[in-house]
Amino acid sequence: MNLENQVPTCDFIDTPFSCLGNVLPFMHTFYNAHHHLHQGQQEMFRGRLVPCHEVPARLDFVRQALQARPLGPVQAPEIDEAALDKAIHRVHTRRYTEFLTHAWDEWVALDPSNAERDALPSVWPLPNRYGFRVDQTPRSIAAKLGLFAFDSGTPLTAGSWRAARAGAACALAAAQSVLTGQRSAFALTRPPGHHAGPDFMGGYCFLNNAAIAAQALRDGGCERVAVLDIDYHHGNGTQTIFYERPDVFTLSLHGDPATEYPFLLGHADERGVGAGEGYNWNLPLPRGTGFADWQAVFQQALTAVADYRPQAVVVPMGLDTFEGDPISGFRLRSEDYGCIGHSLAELGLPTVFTFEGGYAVAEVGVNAVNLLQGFQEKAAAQTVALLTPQTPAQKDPLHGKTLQHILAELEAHYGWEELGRRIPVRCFTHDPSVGSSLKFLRKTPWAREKVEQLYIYTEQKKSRKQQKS
Ligand code: SP5
Ligand code: ZN
Repeated sequence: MNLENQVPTCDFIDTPFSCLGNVLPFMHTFYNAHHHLHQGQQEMFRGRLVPCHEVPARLDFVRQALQARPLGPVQAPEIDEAALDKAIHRVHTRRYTEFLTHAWDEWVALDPSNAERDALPSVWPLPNRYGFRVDQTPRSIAAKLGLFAFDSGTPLTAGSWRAARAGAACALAAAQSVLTGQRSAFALTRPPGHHAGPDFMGGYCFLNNAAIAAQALRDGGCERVAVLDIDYHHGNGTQTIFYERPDVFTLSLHGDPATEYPFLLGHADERGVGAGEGYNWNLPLPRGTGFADWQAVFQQALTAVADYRPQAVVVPMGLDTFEGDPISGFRLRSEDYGCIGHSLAELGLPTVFTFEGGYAVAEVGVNAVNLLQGFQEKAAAQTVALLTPQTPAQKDPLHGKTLQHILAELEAHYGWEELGRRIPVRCFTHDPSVGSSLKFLRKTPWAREKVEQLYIYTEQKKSRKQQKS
């Protein structure tokens, strides 16, 4: 499977797509156009400040790869501030977001020359131990950084809060998209999120995008949601947020915390507590693990997800499992990611992807889109199977009709305006002359397929209605 060279013949990216997502397997991507506002300079590593691994170019490469191989519309999230605020505070505390809101200004107020430097913590309270006061919020920003951050590798900059908030909006929009019937959606954003907990930042993360999406899915009516984290690092923030709850099943495949970041959480015996007991699964793997071993464990996780019977799945998608990743230790290759996407689609569930780690900057875009395309190809095959009639009498669902006839019938049924909403609009001119529209369709086989699918879908719906009455 050479995923890199497959370029769909499609030139209508960035257009509003139809409401038929449950039938047509487009992947809606919600892109954080403000991600550049977060740009750390240095992170602490073994006693030295080293250049940040989590850089803006990571996202730019994914965006480029998605442009080369479009999987559906790429759009900005349309979320109003009040709704965003509400969604964020379903998983994060007010005390923590208050801190994030003012942290940069306080950092600069501490010393005006701090404006040139990222904020990093240098003192920690050892939470829950020896009576360090974590119940009160200290006034000093130096102390606050230590209270709300669990590492010194996560620089907070002038634009971090705005970038993280805009990213949470992408996660929320992605969740809403699958709630309204899309097969899948992708929150393309940085900074990442899966290390951020209810009231802490760390691991390059500030707001937990995957948790925000999972909670939004719950609040939107899904009774059970599974979060399957495939980043190289344990999703400690997500685990902590849902640890006592049975309604969100958290699973994470990651480098063994005995030797790998974040070290202090992510062991196999952390299974959840209280009502949440049994609803957290950690699958640590040794440094050096290759795809065959990784995939065997991944299949176990998929089986566990399927057995849970969730109504939606969230996949915190880290590409730092890649053999070329500079800070991680697994050995996955670019072509393996297509298989992962394929397996995820086999769950047959509405799926939200959030972009997490992946620091081999030049390859992260190809790897991410390989995974997403693998998912899409399987999802498309499922759709076709769904729409393919099973009895010989129905073998030709188009009844030998030409595209021209089909379009005419669809137009009669929906009217042109509604039809334009249900099919990617630029497949057509809005000229109600079928002839001129057909010209365009012939040039875009992908769009032609959509018209045929819509036709089959409409016919099936009609005949179901007839059967009922
Ligand atoms: C979202 C995510 O993947 N976060 C990972 C955070 C990892 N932070 C610690 C990284 C340690 C950096 N090691 C540098 C080694 C250079 N040779
Ligand atoms: Zn990671």
